[in-house]
Amino acid sequence: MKKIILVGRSEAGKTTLTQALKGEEIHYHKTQYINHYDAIIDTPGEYAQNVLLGRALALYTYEADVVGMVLAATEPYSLYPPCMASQTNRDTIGIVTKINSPKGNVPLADRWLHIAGCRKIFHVDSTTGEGVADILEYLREPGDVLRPAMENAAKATKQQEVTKNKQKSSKTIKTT
Ligand SMILES: Nc1nc2c(ncn2[C@@H]2O[C@H](COP(=O)(O)OP(=O)(O)OP(=O)(O)O)[C@@H](O)[C@H]2O)c(=O)[nH]1
Ligand SMILES: [Mg+2]
Repeated sequence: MKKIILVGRSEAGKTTLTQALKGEEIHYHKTQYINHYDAIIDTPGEYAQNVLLGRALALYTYEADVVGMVLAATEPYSLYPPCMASQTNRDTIGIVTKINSPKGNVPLADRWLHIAGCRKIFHVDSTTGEGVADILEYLREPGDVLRPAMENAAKATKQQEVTKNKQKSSKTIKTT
């Protein structure tokens, strides 16, 4: 499995996404230092918010295969400067969290991540698991066998997406 480092401001949802990707129960935990797991590096938001600590993030990207730039759909502005993705020689993906929040603006978050240089952008609600399987699939390498909890998380979210798509198509049929 490709190793991903999650960066983004505090409360963006990096730790919650880490728990969802690992198939763990979701519980709040304030990140106070870099948490380096097998396939995920979870970083504190303050590292992205402080220019000096930001240098540590730059170094940690070398430990990863993929940089995940996390942005909650509810964020009032983006911390990421234009073309920030070009600052790393790792694959960079955008991840929009809190996509179901009534106060969220997913298209705006997409735009900010696009301007920052993310060509591929994932949408997740880590609390329900929506979209998490897509990230797992992206990180999965040939021959990878996910831990049972991760495999279950991937299956559960795929199932949720199938149900959601079915509901969407039945709505379309009703309205046409
Ligand atoms: N509804 C919803 N809530 C989320 C989502 N992701 C995170 N949250 C909530 O947002 C809050 C902050 O999430 P964290 O995962 O701790 O944020 P973080 O980016 O790790 O923050 P720091 O550790 O401070 O850097 C928590 O209360 C989460 O439950 C999401 O996708 N959907
Ligand atoms: Mg955290």
